[in-house]
Amino acid sequence: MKPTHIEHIGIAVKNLDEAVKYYEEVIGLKCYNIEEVVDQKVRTAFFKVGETKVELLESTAPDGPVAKFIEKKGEGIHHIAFAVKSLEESLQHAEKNGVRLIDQEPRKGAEGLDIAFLHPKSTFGVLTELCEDKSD
Ligand code: CMX
Repeated sequence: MKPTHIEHIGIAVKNLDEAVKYYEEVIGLKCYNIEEVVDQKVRTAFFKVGETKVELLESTAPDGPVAKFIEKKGEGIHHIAFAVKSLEESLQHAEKNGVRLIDQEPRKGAEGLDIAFLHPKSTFGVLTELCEDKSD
């Protein structure tokens, strides 16, 4: 798979505006994009730190994956996303190695990236996202 870098770290928050304020005023990062991902039932805010981003996630519906995560585990780190050169090949490689795929095929995520998730039950408890930037 050989990821090139950590594309982003996803953090589940109850209130996006309050969390954005903390990352801007205390951590000193600039939010450069707020975007709703309708099919994931989330509103996201992005900050760049070197080549990596912090992605804050606020649920837009009580039955969305982020709302369910906060209900069970509370606010905090929700997923880690690796940038890969070929998402299709990476998914095949993961499946061949017995990893449970959430997404069998790449789909569109925030910021126009092609993405797919691996199930946390087969990745040592960490929801793992693989991303490919086809605009490169
Ligand atoms: N990290 C670690 N474990 C997680 C988790 C997470 N983010 N989300 C759920 N789990 C665990 C639960 O704690 C639960 O464990 P137990 O069975 O031991 O209690 C198990 O996984 C099943 O969880 P669930 O609450 O029953 O939820 P579902 O099975 O319905 O869904 C998951 C879990 C991961 C398949 C679902 O949340 C999913 O498809 N996630 C991928 C999509 C996503 O998270 N999108 C939001 C971000 C989008 C973006 O970045 O644009």
